[in-house]
Amino acid sequence: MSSTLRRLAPLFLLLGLASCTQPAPAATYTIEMYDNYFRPVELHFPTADVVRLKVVNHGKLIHNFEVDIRGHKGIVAGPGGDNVTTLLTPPPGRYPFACSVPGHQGMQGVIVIDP
Ligand SMILES: [Cu+2]
Repeated sequence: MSSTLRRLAPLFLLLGLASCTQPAPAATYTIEMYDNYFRPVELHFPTADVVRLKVVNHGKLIHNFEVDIRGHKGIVAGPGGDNVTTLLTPPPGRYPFACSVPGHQGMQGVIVIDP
């Protein structure tokens, strides 16, 4: 090992330790919105994890995404727009989601947390 490398070794060690303490970025899942359905209609999330959920509206109507997980408030995406939310995944089970815009009753899906 050269003397320069030997002097810099502690720095590399510190940088390595610092990078190990950073939390892993949350995985992002995308749900596409159309007039009037979601795609996919079923998503599987890992247990005990934080996930980023992105909705992308490909329709000509406004849509929202509502799911009863840990008091989530829901998110809205206008025509051609998108939105992102973060969810702490709940215990294993099936969690229906839907668009609550009047007339959009057919927009439904389910988030599945596998045991
Ligand atoms: Cu809708």
